[in-house]
Amino acid sequence: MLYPQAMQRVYLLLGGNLGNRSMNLKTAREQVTRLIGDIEQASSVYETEPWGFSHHIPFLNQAVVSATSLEPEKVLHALRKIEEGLGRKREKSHYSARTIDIDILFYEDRVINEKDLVIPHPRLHERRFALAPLVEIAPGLVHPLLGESIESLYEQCDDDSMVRRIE
Ligand code: PH2
Ligand code: MG
Ligand code: MG
Repeated sequence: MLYPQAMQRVYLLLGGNLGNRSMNLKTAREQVTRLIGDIEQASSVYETEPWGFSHHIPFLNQAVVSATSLEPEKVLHALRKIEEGLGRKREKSHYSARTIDIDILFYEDRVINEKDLVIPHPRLHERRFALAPLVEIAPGLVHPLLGESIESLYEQCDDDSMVRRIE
């Protein structure tokens, strides 16, 4: 007999600024449910100013928690497939406009430092577009490296780029 696989919580940030932005978020959520696991919580959707580069179309960002039996590498693989299915084109280097990007913010309290997979997301605490949705669904979650809750990281964050809750 097979033992049931324990479910792990993976915290994801969805975002994109090209095409039908809210449809892309919806499709991404459906695909996360299908390929990764049930979405237990989803934040509101936020309209956010592009961070780290300039573009005339703002992003929509949303944070979700999915209960998964997949290991982090498999989650990453599934996310790449979802991004490709939604027409994501990867630019060689820096930030650019895109239909969808799905980043792993946390996987339980695991710390992973691999070439293609770094968890917790190394820049999440510097970004209001990530912290604002995340604080809605996981205010008490403690960052395993910084030792602070999302709520306190959000309060301390000095990013002043525009972030507006829209739905
Ligand atoms: N993602 C980036 C870079 N800049 N800015 C906003 N507002 N939202 C994002 O999701 C985002 C970004 C890199 O993945
Ligand atoms: Mg990203
Ligand atoms: Mg990404």
